Amino acid sequence: MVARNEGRASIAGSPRAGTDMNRFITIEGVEGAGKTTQAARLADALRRDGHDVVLTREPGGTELGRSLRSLLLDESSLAPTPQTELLLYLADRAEHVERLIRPALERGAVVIADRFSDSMIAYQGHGRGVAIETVRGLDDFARGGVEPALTFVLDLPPEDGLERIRATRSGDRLENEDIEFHRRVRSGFQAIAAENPERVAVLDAREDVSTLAGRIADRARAHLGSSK
Ligand code: ATM
Repeated sequence: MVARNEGRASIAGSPRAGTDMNRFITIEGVEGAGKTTQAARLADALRRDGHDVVLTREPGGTELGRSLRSLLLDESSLAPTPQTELLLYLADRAEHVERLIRPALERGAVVIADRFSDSMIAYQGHGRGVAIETVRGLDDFARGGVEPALTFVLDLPPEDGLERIRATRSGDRLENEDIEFHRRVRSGFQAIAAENPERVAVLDAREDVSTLAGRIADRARAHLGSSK
């Protein structure tokens, strides 16, 4: 009960005192950009530095979220409307923030999320054409004031990313969207980066995995060092 009330308080206004947003880092990008690999490499690097690190992802960072992820991505026959799809991702986010991300930040952990709100602006906003202001308003409600302080966008042409994926496995519901959809998503991420130059670093995902991991770790360390 207490947790629920606390959750509502945070939804109504700003984040609670003690939530160190500086430690919230997100990794974003189009399919096949290598986010998951880079998120894991960053978690390892920061753990070696002595940080308590929580590595998570959206959709699917909680138990309920894992069911939502499967509904959203595996069950291609469901093909939700853009509005329904948006609401399911929002449900996943609200659960993720209150059950996992906020508690971890409150205890002083670094949280690294493989996708967060920027994916919603890029996919549901730019990709599906839901009005950006609508997406932002609903996302604000779901996040309850929690937002990343540092975001890496791993950028590459969507053709290259989809080719990487298809070389290893069959695509999920979104990966099988047409190429124009993925191009709009990529431009969406580029627009977000242009609007938020302080928070968002765009990196060329075609770089060698270790070189990229080094760049990401350096930037994250500089950020965490200067934000202590
Ligand atoms: P990953 O495959 O990177 O885990 O992402 C799952 C999908 O979730 C991804 N597309 N595909 N395939 C993008 C999608 N997604 C959204 O569309 N909106 C969101 O808000 C989030 C968090 C993810």
